[in-house]
Amino acid sequence: MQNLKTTCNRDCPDACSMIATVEDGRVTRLRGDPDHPITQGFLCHRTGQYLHTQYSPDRLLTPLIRKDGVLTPATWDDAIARIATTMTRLRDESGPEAIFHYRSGGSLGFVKAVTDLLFERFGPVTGKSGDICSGAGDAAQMADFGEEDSHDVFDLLNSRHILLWGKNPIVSNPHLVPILRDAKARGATIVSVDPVWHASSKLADRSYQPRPGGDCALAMATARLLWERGHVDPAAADYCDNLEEFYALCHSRSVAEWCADADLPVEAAADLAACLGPGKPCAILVGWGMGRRTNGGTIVRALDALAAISGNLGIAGGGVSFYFKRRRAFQPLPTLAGSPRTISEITFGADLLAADPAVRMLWVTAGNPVAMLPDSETVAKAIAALEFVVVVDCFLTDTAALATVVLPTTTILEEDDIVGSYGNHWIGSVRPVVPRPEGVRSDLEITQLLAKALGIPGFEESARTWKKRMLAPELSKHGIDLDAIEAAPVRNPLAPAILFADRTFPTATGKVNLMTQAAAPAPDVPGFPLWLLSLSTEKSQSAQWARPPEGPTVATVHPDSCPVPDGAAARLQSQLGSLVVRVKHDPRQRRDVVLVPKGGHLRAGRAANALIHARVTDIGEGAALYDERVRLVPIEDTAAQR
Ligand SMILES: Nc1nc2c(c(=O)[nH]1)N[C@H]1C(S)=C(S)[C@@H](COP(=O)(O)OP(=O)(O)OC[C@H]3O[C@@H](n4cnc5c(=O)[nH]c(N)nc54)[C@H](O)[C@@H]3O)O[C@H]1N2
Ligand SMILES: Nc1nc2c(c(=O)[nH]1)N[C@H]1C(S)=C(S)[C@@H](COP(=O)(O)OP(=O)(O)OC[C@H]3O[C@@H](n4cnc5c(=O)[nH]c(N)nc54)[C@H](O)[C@@H]3O)O[C@H]1N2
Ligand SMILES: [Mo]
Repeated sequence: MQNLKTTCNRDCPDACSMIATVEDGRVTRLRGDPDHPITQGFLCHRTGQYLHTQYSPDRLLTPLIRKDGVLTPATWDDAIARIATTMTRLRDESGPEAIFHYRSGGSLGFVKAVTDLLFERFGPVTGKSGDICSGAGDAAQMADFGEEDSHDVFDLLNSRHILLWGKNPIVSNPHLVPILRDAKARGATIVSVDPVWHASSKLADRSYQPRPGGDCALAMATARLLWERGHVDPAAADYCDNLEEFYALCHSRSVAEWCADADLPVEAAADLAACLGPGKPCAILVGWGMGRRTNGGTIVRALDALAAISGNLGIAGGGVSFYFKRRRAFQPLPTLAGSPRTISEITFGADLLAADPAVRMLWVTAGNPVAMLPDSETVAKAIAALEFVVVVDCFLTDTAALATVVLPTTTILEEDDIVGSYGNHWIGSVRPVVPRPEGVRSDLEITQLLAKALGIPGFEESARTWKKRMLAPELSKHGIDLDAIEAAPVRNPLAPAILFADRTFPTATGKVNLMTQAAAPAPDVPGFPLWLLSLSTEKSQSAQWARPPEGPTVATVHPDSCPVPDGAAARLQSQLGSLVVRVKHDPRQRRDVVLVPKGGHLRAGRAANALIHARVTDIGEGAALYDERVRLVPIEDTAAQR
């Protein structure tokens, strides 16, 4: 029996250090590393149950090639030869932009980027633009600060107040929770601002549930109160541009009017102003999901402005933390000219159908666009219409089921890679704790096989060599190299504990670029009174469920907004599509929201994205996933309508 350490490579902010117990070549137990300061000896529900996924009978163990319409087991030689021949032919006939390479977040390992490099060298081919996950929030922080990064998570222990703004860490960032509890034990107050009553609401001392997208108005009311009550940092003009314009914006409406827009009492804004002003230091933790709205970028900019004018930037216990960049710890691979053209990840289906010149082949790796991108039916239709589709995955997902060739790949426990977290400053080594099954290849091996078949040199080296190449040389000044990271996870020494401590910002003027325009929530849609919030669930990682879910997806809704009794089936309809759901009543929810899990499978009739239009956010080419309006109707009514 052996206990081997590795790091979870999932698209999750925690990047946990894990201990796998291996007996006779099989992992028999998976647990959190007690020695890692963030992991603290426990795993989330998803990964705690990962052995069901690892040893699932549904795991793909051989390549599949479509023959007479049916995906049929094939050899690696045949699969790679078929792909290489097709790629070369399509490039000859239509140029490399006829091929679209799409990679998503199935693994956040850095070595995954070697596949991108191969497609660059072969083409460059068509690539993706936009960011389905956090485009708007990223763009907001870059616009305001010229940089996006966060205070060290342990700096929360210096906070007197912590605002969880659109953030549900118990579900989506569980290893933040012990730190939040420690902060509370030291006297910090936690306030949640989220339209949804969720698991983390219980962690908060107070919760405010604004109208979805009403946060910008709430922030304007809060800013105005900061001024009225004398809590704006007297030095704010020294480090903020547009202070007068921002003052004018906040004062363009009364506090009561702004709060009415946010559908909250004035006391909510007064409480937030008290936390940010006299309650300093106050940390704002901005959820990644909150920006997935048509006014999402503006909302994040409003939170940046609140932190700036209240003097919470650059101080211990303050900050407006969103994303943890792997600050200078990694260096990108040398790329060639970049993609000659891009297709938006947000409007993937429609753009693929409309592409001119046409896309003829798609390569999907580490992603499941049919389930996870908005307007699933159009995404599926566009993929099905292509001449040739390759999907690299461990399972026959909604997307893989449409492929011409499916290549089976390694799981978390078979990977050889390196990751840097986006929710803390730690870097960890991902090591194979068990060998991959005979019929499976890692993404790197697949890239190497394909490079060889295409006759492209430069991809022969081992994962270790690529890892070394990707670590920035600057780390070595701090005594950190790959050996050190493999010996034990390390905190990135290049990331400061407190951001902008000197109150200079890498913007054009060196100051914070305060917003000058507000943005209202998306307009109402007559006949569709509910906002559809398709959110992370502890039971899955996007469309990767810890256990296969059974029955219709569960829709959680306030009893007053629901035409059927608790537990009954109903139809959830948008202007785009409909799903049969099982209703769960929850009187703690707002009357204008309905909650469903985010990663339902399309073929099981559970995909929230079958209801969601592909809409782009105000800035940053993100997806306004949470701006879909829906209604719940009894099943009999829909039968009668037909
Ligand atoms: N268990 C689990 N964990 C995950 C994932 C998963 O699928 N399952 N996914 C991972 C991924 S890909 C990511 S990007 C991260 C982030 O995962 P997300 O779930 O996107 O992130 P959070 O930011 O924690 O949660 C989003 C919160 O924003 C709130 N929200 C929505 N609209 C508004 C609004 O208008 N105003 C306010 N104030 N709040 C709003 C929602 O109610 C929700 O509570 O989590 C990762 N962790
Ligand atoms: N309605 C709605 N839609 C959403 C969201 C939402 O909140 N609501 N959230 C959005 C967000 S935040 C994100 S990040 C996206 C996520 O979208 P995706 O990244 O497409 O989501 P996953 O379902 O996790 O798909 C990852 C796939 O990679 C596979 N995989 C795992 N490991 C490997 C590997 O090593 N190599 C390869 N080749 N494959 C591997 C998994 O089996 C899985 O099928 O979804 C977005 N979509
Ligand atoms: Mo994400």
